Amino acid sequence: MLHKKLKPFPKDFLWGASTSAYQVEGANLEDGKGPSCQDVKVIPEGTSDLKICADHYHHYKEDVALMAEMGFKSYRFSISWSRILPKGIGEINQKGIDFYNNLINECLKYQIEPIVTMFHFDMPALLDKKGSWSKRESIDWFLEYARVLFENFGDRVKYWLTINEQNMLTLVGPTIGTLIVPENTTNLTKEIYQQNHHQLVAQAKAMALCHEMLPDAKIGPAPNIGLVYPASCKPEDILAAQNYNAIRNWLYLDMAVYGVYNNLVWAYLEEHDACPEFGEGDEEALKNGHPDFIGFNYYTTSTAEESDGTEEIDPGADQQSDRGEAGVYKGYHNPHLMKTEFGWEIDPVGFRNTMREMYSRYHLPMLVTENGLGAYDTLTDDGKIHDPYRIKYLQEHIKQIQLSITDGVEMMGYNPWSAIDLISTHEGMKKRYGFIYVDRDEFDLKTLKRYRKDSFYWYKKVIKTNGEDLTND
Ligand code: BGP
Repeated sequence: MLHKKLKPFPKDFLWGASTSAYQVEGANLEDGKGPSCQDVKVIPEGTSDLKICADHYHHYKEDVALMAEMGFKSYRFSISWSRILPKGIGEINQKGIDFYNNLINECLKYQIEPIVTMFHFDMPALLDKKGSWSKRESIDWFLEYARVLFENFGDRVKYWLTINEQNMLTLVGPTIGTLIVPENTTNLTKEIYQQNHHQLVAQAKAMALCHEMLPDAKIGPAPNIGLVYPASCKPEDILAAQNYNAIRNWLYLDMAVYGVYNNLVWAYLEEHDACPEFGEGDEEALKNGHPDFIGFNYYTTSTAEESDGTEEIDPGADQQSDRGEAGVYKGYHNPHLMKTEFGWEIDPVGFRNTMREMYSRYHLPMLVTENGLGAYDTLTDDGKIHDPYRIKYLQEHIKQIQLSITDGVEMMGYNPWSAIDLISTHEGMKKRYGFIYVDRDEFDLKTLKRYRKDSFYWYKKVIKTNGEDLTND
């Protein structure tokens, strides 16, 4: 649809950016923090460990001041479960509570709304030892943790996100370093979807608990949603795209919003003898979840063609890989899209396609919790980082948000990845996303000094004009 006149961004639009605890904080075993699965995983070769990261734990004041200088209205960060509860359950680490109190207060000092992700890929290592999400008790563990968060931070945090990219935990857990598979597992698909089920129930119960304890707060999920296109108008390709859309995207949102399993996913699970077992009260709990909004991460779309029955899932696949699954769909390289230096397709129009589709399915306000470009950046001798490629990527995506708003989609905010350089899920420090450059390399910690990238100044102007001026002069 071509619009002659674009609607403006809402006045209270939450312009900001995102990070996650294990990728940005460092201080990974400091001040009483227990190890998380990220601290004990095998670090991919050639990439940094997660001990120091951007050292946000010690630099948070300076970092939040830089965010304030950009004019941020929101900062989306995650709380590290094992910083709050070093063993995952039981004893609370007061120093962990203090750190997040300080971070939240620092944001509020500048009228920056904290948007808190409760769980971002960092299961406490001691809970992993107990069986992690494969255990039904994981639902209670998560609720205990949720209660501690709501009790300690709920007086100031108005926006909560439950589980970051649960769909990626399920689809590409090993790449992210999160999947625990119990010995004696005979049907891996069943095991993975049973873990997924526990997460879904935990999420629904946490949303209900949030509404009970904090009636003024808003809570929602934060999956990675990117529409799946059919490779052609061949009817079999449409079926393949529907299959992958259901498995990758709609399972998570149908469940969060309506509390039911998507029928295509259920059929897929039946086919693999992998239907999760429902515990007592699960059905009711899932129906009682009710998010107030949908948070979602968008990087790109996928494309699917009819499966020829031979596709094997690549064990090294990541969040945006074009893979495939025998009998379900075959991954297809979309010839209309360029790729980033790290091989992810770039599809700004697909962002609008995705937002339109999501809104017509769920009719809930939507908050972009991630979007961004991972690239190699260079610090010049005079302390500059010229990143026009990032500005272009963000410009094009923000334009599509405005088009979606004009399409009638309710958008609450935009929090691209990432506020500051941090460690990627599996590609190290060299894959940078931030507006703020951190002076360190993959293995050399250098000065850890912060520098403003060109995109920093550009985003500042975007926020100041509430998205009216996206130019880069
Ligand atoms: C999302 C995750 C983030 C983040 C981002 C970029 O999937 O929620 O944690 O890292 O993608 O991905 P990567 O770090 O793999 O480049």
